[in-house]
Amino acid sequence: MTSNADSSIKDHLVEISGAAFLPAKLLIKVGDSVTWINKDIVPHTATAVDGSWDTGFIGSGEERRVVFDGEKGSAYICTYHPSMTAVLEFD
Ligand SMILES: [Cu+2]
Repeated sequence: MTSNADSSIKDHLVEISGAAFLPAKLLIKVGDSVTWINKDIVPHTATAVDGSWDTGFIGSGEERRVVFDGEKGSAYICTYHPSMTAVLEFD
């Protein structure tokens, strides 16, 4: 890709707070990255339902970044708290 295309790549922020992903629905483009920040006192993960990506353990106050270099699984959960659900939508 050209440098023009690269300049449009963004890092998106998802806050994990109150055992919820905020925002629960996020629009991203291929090549973007997403950083999850855990504001809770308990650990969480952001894990694709289809297993295609996983932040792994995110301890309290920690953050993890995932680069989406393809249209990977968009629905995700926390493996410790499967009722925590969210979705990435690819533009
Ligand atoms: Cu959790």
